[in-house]
Amino acid sequence: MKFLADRSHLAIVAAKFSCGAPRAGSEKGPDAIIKTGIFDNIASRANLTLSFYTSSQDDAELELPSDQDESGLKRPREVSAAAAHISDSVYQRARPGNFVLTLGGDHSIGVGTVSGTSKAIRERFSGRDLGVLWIDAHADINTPETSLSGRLHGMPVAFLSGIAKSPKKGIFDWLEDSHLINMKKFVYIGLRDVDEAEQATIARTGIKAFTMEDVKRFGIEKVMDLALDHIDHIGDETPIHASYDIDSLDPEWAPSTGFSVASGLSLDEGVYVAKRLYQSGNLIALDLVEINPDVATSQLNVTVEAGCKLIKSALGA
Ligand SMILES: [Mn+2]
Repeated sequence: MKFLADRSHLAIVAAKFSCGAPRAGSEKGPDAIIKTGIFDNIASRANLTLSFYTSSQDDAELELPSDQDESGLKRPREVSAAAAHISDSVYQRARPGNFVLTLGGDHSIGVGTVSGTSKAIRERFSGRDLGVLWIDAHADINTPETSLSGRLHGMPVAFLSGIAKSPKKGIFDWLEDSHLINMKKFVYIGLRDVDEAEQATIARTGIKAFTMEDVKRFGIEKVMDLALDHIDHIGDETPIHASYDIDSLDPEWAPSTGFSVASGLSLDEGVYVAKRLYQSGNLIALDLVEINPDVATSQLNVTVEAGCKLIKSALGA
């Protein structure tokens, strides 16, 4: 089987960061996953080399006490600086062809992870655009203008696509054209809680989206056929970055997350998505975000177990 990323070297980025969300807790997500021993297990079975990298909000360089709201955005400079930091870490690892797994963290870190692989893939494959699968209950495509909360974990797709622009110096002005993604190669799966303005953006720009209604109507197998076909419709081996929000899963399997929404993917459906990504050979990076150990703490093990299953399935381990 052919793979577009080097599977003998798995780079892990622990993005311990939750300033993009209204409540803290998801910065403890990476440790909750790592503590299970999943990577020892994967390394022993698949002979992977692991390199840990921690991007923590406790880092002195990310301490920005004068981070005032800007254009309605909450903690914009902290989130921007963390995303820039993560973008560079992911880029450094993806550029030589390593598979990069990033553990979140709230989903604002997606601006960092996806921009990092997007740039790396353009350089590795002489200008080729990255494909992105965004598996989420939410569309995360609000802009500073449309967001009701001002929280940046609801906006990563808007910044990655260029739909949202830097509102001020120091806030996402590090994003270059090479970081941005081609939305013709972007697909959503699992949507079921999308704001009105986001719905309008998706309709206006023609972004491919498979809602939970679509999953129920067509079945997850057919949805994955269509999603992968959309990303790689001419079979030119489009490298894929999957950004997996644990809240795409039904609360039965992922109760420990900040904004769970009923009627989500079953664990079997979620695992199927991950397996198909592995089998495509085109998956070059995976994010797993929004596990919050401070929510539904008594059932954290259920959520962590589900997260581990998604990771293992996407890695073919
Ligand atoms: Mn999300």
